[in-house]
Amino acid sequence: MFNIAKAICLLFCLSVLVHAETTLTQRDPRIIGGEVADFGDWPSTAALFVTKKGREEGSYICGGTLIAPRWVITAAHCVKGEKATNLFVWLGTTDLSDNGGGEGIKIKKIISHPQYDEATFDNDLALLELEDISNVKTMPLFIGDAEEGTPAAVVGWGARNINPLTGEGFNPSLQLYELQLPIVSQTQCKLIMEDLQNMGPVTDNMICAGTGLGGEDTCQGDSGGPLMAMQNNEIRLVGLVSWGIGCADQNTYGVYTRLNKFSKWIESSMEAESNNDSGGGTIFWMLFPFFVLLLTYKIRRIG
Ligand code: 4AZ
Repeated sequence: MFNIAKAICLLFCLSVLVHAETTLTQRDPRIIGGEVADFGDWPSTAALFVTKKGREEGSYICGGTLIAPRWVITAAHCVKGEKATNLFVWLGTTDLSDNGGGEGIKIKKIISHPQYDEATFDNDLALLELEDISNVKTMPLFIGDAEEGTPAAVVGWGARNINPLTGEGFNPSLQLYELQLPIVSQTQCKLIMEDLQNMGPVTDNMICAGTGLGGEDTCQGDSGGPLMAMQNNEIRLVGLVSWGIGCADQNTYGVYTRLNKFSKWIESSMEAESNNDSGGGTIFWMLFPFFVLLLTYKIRRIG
């Protein structure tokens, strides 16, 4: 009796393992899909780290993009609840291993979009002001709407494997991976994500990319990173990796923050902060003549 129970249990475990193995191999686990990026490609892509308590070294949390020498853009859900002083970005390398090169810069301020909605991931973007300027190439924003079928690229250090039991990604990558995906029309994305998958809403502040065929997608850890397309002979930033249902399943798309909806907010937030930063300086220089006058008066009195 005991042996039969053991045998049944063994058979069950074996069948779960075989199922897991076939699901994994069927899905060709990469970024998911795609190929390793050449060193020096995607120079504006940033890796966001949170420092471990009391230690300098950090753990990787998300992707981002350098859009101005002092500014990295990422997803708001990546920095939710984080303190700026605990964060840093790593720029200028595709290789996050110990001797992969690049430069680390601390974060001075986090500006999350004031209407970011953590229930729906609407307005999922945040600006990170860097402590120092970076000398790597900045990426301009895509102007206007990237239309259906536009070939786009996504890159990230996110999961390359899917846990077959949970459907979630695991094993972030030390090497940056890149993948090409087409932009999907809003109607098609709503149809698939809201109607078929019973998720969403897919708001006007979101843009979708993917084939719907399975096997190619962004995944856990790619969040905040760039969705890019060519415009005026240069590669520009269309969106930020935001959410999806599992990774790389058939009949789903990846959902990205639609950045052209936020170009004004991005510009004005960066400008306001730069004015703030120089504010202290302005007051100092405005009062400078009074300091000089005061000093000369005192010197005269002493004399
Ligand atoms: C995530 O959790 C995540 N397949 C990012 C992208 C996608 C799913 C999940 C899209 O960071």
